[in-house]
Amino acid sequence: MNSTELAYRVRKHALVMVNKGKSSHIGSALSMVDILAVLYNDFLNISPLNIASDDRDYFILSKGHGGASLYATLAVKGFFPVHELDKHYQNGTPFSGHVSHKGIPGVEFSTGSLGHGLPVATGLALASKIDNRNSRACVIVGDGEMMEGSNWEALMFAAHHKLDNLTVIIDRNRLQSFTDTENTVALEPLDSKLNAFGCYCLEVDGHDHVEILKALNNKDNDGRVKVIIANTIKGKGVSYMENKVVWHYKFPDDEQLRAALNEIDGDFYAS
Ligand SMILES: Cc1ncc(C[n+]2csc(CCOP(=O)(O)OP(=O)(O)O)c2C)c(N)n1
Repeated sequence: MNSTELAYRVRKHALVMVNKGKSSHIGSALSMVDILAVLYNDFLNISPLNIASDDRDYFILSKGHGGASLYATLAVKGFFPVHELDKHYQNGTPFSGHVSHKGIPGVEFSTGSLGHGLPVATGLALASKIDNRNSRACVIVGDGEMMEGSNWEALMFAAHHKLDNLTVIIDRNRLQSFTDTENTVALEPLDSKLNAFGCYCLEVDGHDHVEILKALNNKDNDGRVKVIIANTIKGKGVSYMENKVVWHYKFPDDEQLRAALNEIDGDFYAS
């Protein structure tokens, strides 16, 4: 399986999961599917065989509200059976809407309260350096989430400790819950701010698998935290959801699900 096929499968699962669970945040989940697909297919040293090894890489999804696509990625990559995804959002199961590590193989840390994943990833990267391990830490944060002060504190700390084994990917879809990030608390010029904090900053099309992988493999950060600003489209892959803030917190009904799946199949088989 290549990353394109992984992304295709994850998009389908995520849509079905939120429809069945009558849950939400599908726009947020679809926004980062291509990033997750490249990370898990081509970059991270994480597999069902090494999830307990000290030398594995660490991945944390800080924007835990988009958990459907992380659960689906892990299932398709064999961390647990795909049929378990039916439990998403069901009472009494571990598959909560916001990401949970309890009882779900492959999830490192429960998230959903924004602003925690990057500080934790920073600690993991520092521990790996102290222990002389090769583990790298990777984290996806939302762009709206970058308004949480804890992220900037973590970046300052990471720069001080020269954590070049830490990669931060910002899902820059420009929307948050209710409106555009720039209408809420402006982030721009984001790259200058990150560079001023001592990071090595790259910008990519967050749906272009070749660009994403090239940025992940870039080794020019030289003692600096790598931050990849991934320009994405919230709801990517389903035209009636794309860039529509209403799909931040909404699930497709059965008819909308059929239309979404048809569109995704069409795109995949045409490519
Ligand atoms: C500490 C905290 N405050 C508020 C929220 C409510 N909340 C959930 S998602 C969200 C917006 C996140 O936007 P962004 O980081 O841009 O992610 P996107 O869904 O657009 O990918 C907010 C404010 C939360 N989960 N945690």
